[in-house]
Amino acid sequence: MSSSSSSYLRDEDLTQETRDLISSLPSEKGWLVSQMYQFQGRWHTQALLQGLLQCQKHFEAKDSDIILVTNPKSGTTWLKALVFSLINRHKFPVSSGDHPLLVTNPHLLIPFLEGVYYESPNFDFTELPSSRLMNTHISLLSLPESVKSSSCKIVYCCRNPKDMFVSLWHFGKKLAPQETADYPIEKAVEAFCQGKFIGGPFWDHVLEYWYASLENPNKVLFVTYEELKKQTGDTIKRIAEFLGCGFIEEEEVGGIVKLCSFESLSSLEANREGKLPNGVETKAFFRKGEVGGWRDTLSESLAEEIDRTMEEKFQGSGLKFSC
Ligand code: PAP
Repeated sequence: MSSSSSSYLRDEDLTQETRDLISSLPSEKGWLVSQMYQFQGRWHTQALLQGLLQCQKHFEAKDSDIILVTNPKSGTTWLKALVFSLINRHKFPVSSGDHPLLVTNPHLLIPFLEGVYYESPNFDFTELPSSRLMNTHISLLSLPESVKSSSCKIVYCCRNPKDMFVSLWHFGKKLAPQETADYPIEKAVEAFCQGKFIGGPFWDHVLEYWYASLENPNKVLFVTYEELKKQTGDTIKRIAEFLGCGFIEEEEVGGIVKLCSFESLSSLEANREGKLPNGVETKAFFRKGEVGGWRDTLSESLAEEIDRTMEEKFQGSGLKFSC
């Protein structure tokens, strides 16, 4: 995939250890990447699989850590901005004109665990200020042991699968225009529903964290992109309470909502120009930022296919999306 614009889709920097493991794993041709590999029940690109393996091996969680978990395109950038501004609100008052989010893309402020372990294996996580804030797409099953055994907190954000799929579909086209050009959307929806999709199965990822949040509400907080859209302030307060952030003034909540809104972040130069170290343009993380935006891309029958799968997979879980 040398023509793609993201290092996460290339395989030039794989270690011999990863190559040996990969040769023993089930593999499939995939949309966006020519080959995906199944490890611990999930489909991975080679690069992010290496990042995951290194993360499992080396990452040592601390009790004070905060880990943001998402499926790709489920609100990662927004959640990073919200939680960064929340936990740093005394150090960086949201109303100040020199807030880091005004000049830096959220992905550059908060490290993406498996991405950093792939791209910069020598990155020193112990140097991050406390509470350390990090994000990942890793499934519950594959999280490093210390994340599960420590008292660190996990904030999980889920998005309705049709919007998530469509967001990834457009992102993939920007990332690897040549590789995705002739791939029919019908085939991609089918693969997504079957779970044979990068990071998939989407359904298992969501359900594992959903049940973990019910079983251990002090450890895992489950929020949705849709509730963040509808009740941003209340959801910030819920996150703040979960993280033990103490009392927050209404004015501060309002300031965070405004600073991190799609309109505000997407208009900043830091999010319109430039690239991340993995080669992805910062503006690629801001497209429409809507609930129900899938209608522009999915036919009725494709939407129904995703809806049917969602009903079947989430049946009895208590988890529902009505958009
Ligand atoms: P990632 O997992 O690759 O980091 P992520 O941030 O989860 O990506 O997804 C980007 C989506 O969030 C885009 O959705 P769309 O394609 O449907 O438009 C993007 O527009 C949306 N997004 C980014 N920032 C915000 C924000 N501040 N508020 C609402 N939505 C946002």
